[in-house]
Amino acid sequence: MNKENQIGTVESYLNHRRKEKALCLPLIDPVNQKLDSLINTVNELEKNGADALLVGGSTMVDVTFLDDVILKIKSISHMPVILFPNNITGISKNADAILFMMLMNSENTYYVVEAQVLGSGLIYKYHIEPIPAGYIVINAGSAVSHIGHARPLPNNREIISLYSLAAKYFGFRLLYLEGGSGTAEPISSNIVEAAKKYFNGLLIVGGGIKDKETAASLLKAGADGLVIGNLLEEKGGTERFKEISNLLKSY
Ligand code: 1GP
Repeated sequence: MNKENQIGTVESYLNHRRKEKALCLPLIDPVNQKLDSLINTVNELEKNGADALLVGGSTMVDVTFLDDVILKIKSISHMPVILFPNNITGISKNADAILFMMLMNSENTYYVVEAQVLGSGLIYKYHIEPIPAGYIVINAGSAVSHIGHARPLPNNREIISLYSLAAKYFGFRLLYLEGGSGTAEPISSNIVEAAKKYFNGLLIVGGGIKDKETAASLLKAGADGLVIGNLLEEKGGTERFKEISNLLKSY
């Protein structure tokens, strides 16, 4: 990154990949990981079409372990590691990039801007590439909505359209629509379509995506990439991940 705030290497890579296919972004939550089994998980993800790894989780506070997890990943894989921070404890010097996110619908200014201010010095010091991003937690009832004091959105187009316009006007280059990890109700295609209409950066969707039918409806609605977390830890998850990953190649 230079003083003109040019787009960095990882973001350029994501944009380039997006021209070829929709992005496959598995999420590794260090809270659910053991270092021993990580090698196998990461190898499988890389073999099965992951474009980059997101690392983070709503309740993640062990920075030392986060550092170890990322070091381990970097020792066996060339995939970019992008931090998906829950707080300043979600920053690791070993990562390539960070979703420098504003939790746009938080009622707590800490998650809108204060954590970001506190974290900025570390990002600068360790030369972690910031990817300016808006983050909207759509549903209530998940860990992220609780921790982030998020105010859920109505399931109609009007409000998400306004958030998406605001994200564009702020200059965010990525917008992440979050259903909540493990949710039984992934974000509706209605919401994704409306966001796509008003936001022209990378539109990323996550939360409860566990089968190719759900993935297809989000991709048809305009998602540029999907984040998949919980599925990776389920029995039979690798197979379904592969199906979704294959589907992403045709969007
Ligand atoms: C969580 O959107 C991600 O932030 C992934 O959700 O764990 O439900 O796949 P899942």
